[in-house]
This record gives sequence, C-alpha cells and structure tokens, in this order.
Amino acid sequence: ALAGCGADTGTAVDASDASPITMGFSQVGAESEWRVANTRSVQEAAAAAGIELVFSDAQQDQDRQIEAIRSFIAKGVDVIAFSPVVETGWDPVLREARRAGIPVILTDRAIRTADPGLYRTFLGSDFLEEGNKAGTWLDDRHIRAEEPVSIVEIQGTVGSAPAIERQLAFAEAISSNPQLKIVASTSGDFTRAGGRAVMEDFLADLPDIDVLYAHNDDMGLGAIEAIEAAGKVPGRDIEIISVDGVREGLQALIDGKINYIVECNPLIGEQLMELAVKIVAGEQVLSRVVTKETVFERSAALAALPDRRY
Ligand code: GYE
Repeated sequence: ALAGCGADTGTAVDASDASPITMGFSQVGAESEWRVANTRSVQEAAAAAGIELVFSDAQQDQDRQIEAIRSFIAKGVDVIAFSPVVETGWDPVLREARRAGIPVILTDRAIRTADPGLYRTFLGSDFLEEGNKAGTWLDDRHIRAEEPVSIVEIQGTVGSAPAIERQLAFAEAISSNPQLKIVASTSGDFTRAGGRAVMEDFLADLPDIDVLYAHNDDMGLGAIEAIEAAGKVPGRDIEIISVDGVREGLQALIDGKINYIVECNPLIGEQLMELAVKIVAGEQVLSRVVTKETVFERSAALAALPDRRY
C-alpha cells in the first residue's frame, strides 16, 4: 500500500484491510545469467504473492541504487529489498529508510556496516562456503602435485560481497598446498565480455596457465572463448572452475570445457516475499537466511540440466 493512496480522512479504514504490500526492489543489473534468473524469480514471486513490486535496475552502479532507494522512501513503500552492488557505503541511505520507518531486506549480497540495525534480514548464499568448495576441490585434485600448478583467477565486481568472499575462502582453502599458486587475479565484473577480455590478457602475459578459477559461469564462458581462440583446449589444457550453475555453464561442464561448478542459487524470490510479508506484519524473522546449494561434476550436471530453469 503506497502512502497517500488511501482513504480520505474521516473515512473509517479497517486496519486489516487487504491492500497489497508494496515492495521497492533495487536490482544490481543484468550482468549475468544468474542475475537475469534472479530478477525473474523476484518478479514472479511478487506477482504470486500479490505484492506490488516497484522494480529498479541499477546497471551495476551504486549511485543509481542509492537513488532508487531514496525514490522508494519518497513513495512510501511498505518494504525495501535490494541486492547491494558493493559492500560498503550504504549507511546514510539506510538511516534515511529507518527514519521513514521502512524496513529493509538485503537479498543476495551483504553489506558491511557497524550498525546491524540498518536492515532486518539478509537472504542469500554463503559466498565463503562457495569459495571454500572451489578451493577444496582443486586442492584434492592436486594433492600429490610435484610441480607448481599455476592458477589464474577472474574475480567478480570489485568490492562486491561475492567477489571478496569467493576470493578469500578459495585462497584459504588452497593455502596448505605449496604447489597451488595464484599467479594472477583480475576483475571481469561478472560479465562474459569481461571474462573474455581478462583471459585474453592472461594468455598473452602468462605462458603456462594450468587452472582458471572464475567467480561466475558467465566469466568462465567468456574465458573459454579466449582460450579456444588462443588454440588451447578448455577443460584439458586449462582446468576451469566456476560458480553459479546456469544452464550454459552446466552444458560446458557436460562438454568437458568446465571441470567443476559450485552452485549459487538465484531462485530466492519466494523466500524473499515470505520474509517481506512477515516483516510488514510486524513478526520477527531470522537475521540471516542462507540459500541451499550443491556442487556439480559432469555426472551431476547431466542429471540436473533437463530440469534447470535458468
Ligand atoms: O554469482 C553472479 C552475479 O551476487 C551471487 O552476481 C551473485 C553473483 C552471481 O552477477 O553471476
């Protein structure tokens, strides 16, 4: 229910009146297949729950997100949800939301703040767990390596929670194996074009790359184009690990071009709407809700692909 659209003063308004909840949702952008699936999930779940969604796309720009949140506050939405493009810099606008009495839900990505009272809950994946799964798999695979294994990393958006945590936990997981060495690490901004461009540079600069760790499938798929253009065989000459598990990623795994994918689930719309309904009703919710996820090797990808919705 938007403020100002209600009844005239003097008209009795039933407090239990079923006017729909309005949610302002600020999305990061449309940088990856994961994101596109996430947007669809949020839009479909809102419609199914009878929640009015005011949707805004920030095109990977923090200032645009801040502007969107301000516009939601000005409209007087019932609840604000957003997926913060980067971790820091949100306190002032979230204080404005709090002053206006509008609850905030973080979805997909977390923020860094000294004031946890600026949002009600954070619904999303555990990116440290994802980085750890990627690194542990690689460590196991090269547990008896007698020669150095050169790893290149293509990071997600600089300053974003998934890029920071996927990098950190991966590095930690491989740190006990002295043969595993990250020789280069650059951001490809979570896009396919970014992944391709970064990989082209790596291939031009570094003669012997053994492993690529890409922070999402799109960048891994872009890198595969660069590897093939350089006359190398992805998945064989260069082992590839990525994160997400979108259809094209799983297909590349089935085709042997990617070796391992750590799943990150974008279909969190329904859980988001459930949380929003509870919060608007004044109920308590958990301050952290973690998404359930798995990992894929080839056989698991073959089994999962037919039913994959994104
Ligand atoms: O892995 C990537 C997307 O924040 C978990 O953002 C999300 C990440 C996802 O662009 O593909």
